[in-house]
Amino acid sequence: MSERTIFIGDVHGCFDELESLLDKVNFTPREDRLIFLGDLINKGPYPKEVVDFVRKGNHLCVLGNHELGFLRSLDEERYFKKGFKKFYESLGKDRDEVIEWMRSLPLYIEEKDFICVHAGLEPGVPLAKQNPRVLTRIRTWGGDPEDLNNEDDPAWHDLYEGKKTVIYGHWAMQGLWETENTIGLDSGCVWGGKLSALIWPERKIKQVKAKRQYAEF
Ligand SMILES: [Mn+2]
Repeated sequence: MSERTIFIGDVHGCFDELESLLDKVNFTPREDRLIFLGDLINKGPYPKEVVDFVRKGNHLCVLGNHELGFLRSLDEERYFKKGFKKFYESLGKDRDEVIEWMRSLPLYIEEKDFICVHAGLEPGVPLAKQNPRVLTRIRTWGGDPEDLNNEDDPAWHDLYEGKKTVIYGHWAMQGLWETENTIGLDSGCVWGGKLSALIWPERKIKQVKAKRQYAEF
């Protein structure tokens, strides 16, 4: 029996590409474990289908900023924007179950040789003390958790000195990005790029191209 863990980058409702990618890695439910990096929803065409696949398959997933935003929008009406509303309405009779499932998702998953998180880590802070906003939004780090995407600051992964490989998504503009101890898997499928999978522990990457561009910058 194989011991593969397959990480999947930000799907954003791109269900067709998800199916193609699972084909391409020869995903076998009884043998492989799937871990999604968050941002299953918004921007793309089939968020409900993606969520149902992950939820009903009991696959693992960390919270992305889009899931956090959606959950927040349920509590605070001013955040309940068009995309969230559309997704909410698409849930139909599964609404309560989906919301309960989403609220149960972790901010990170840590195992013996990797840490999986949506965006990244604040340098020098223990995992359990990381700020949820940082975990789901960081790209660069200059000391201010409100300023996480500043081209004058270094990428967080250039400051990361941990031994465990951090596997993350969220940075579509950067694209697939590997350093010695970090692997970024958001290759911008919903923007017309690619959907990426990382096969662990082989450290092999597989990708499929987006059928088209679903969202615009
Ligand atoms: Mn994101």
